[in-house]
Amino acid sequence: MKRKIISILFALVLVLLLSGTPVYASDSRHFVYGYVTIDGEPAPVGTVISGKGDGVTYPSLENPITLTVAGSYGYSGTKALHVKGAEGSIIHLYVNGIETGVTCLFGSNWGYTKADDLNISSFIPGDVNGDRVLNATDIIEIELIVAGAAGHPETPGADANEDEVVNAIDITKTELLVAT
Ligand SMILES: [Ca+2]
Ligand SMILES: [Ca+2]
Repeated sequence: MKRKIISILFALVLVLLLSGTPVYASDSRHFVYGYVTIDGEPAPVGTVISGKGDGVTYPSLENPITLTVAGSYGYSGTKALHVKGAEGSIIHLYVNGIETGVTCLFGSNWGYTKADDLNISSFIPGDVNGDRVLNATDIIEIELIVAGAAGHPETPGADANEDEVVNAIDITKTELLVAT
């Protein structure tokens, strides 16, 4: 079985070579630029942008980069994300280590791609302890916060129903969010 797979792989490589299809090395370079917001506001200087994915070498070159101008990267003399990897790969874009859901194609070597706007929320309603996971720990934490327990200050995610008040309703809402 193993030998058969090796034979097939060898045949595939041979076909690729003979057909003249370029086999891209993984050390191509591609530049990505665009806009980035956090909670709908231009992301501040110091925000970290990174690109990862299969076929993308990370970290490398200028990946990640840190914003030197609020809200954009790769404009007016600021650094674009300079990604190393294989052409045809899909680059997944992250802001401060949080996956944005925005991807772009690793196009031609030394080419430029404008990414869709990146936007993240600095917190998730109901993620009371701020670890970006909704689970039972958040229910325990919101109960402690609402009870006014020492050492459990209000957190941005504690306002689970987003009415700008942290109270017993947020316990119920957190339970609902964790259950779904
Ligand atoms: Ca959490
Ligand atoms: Ca609330």
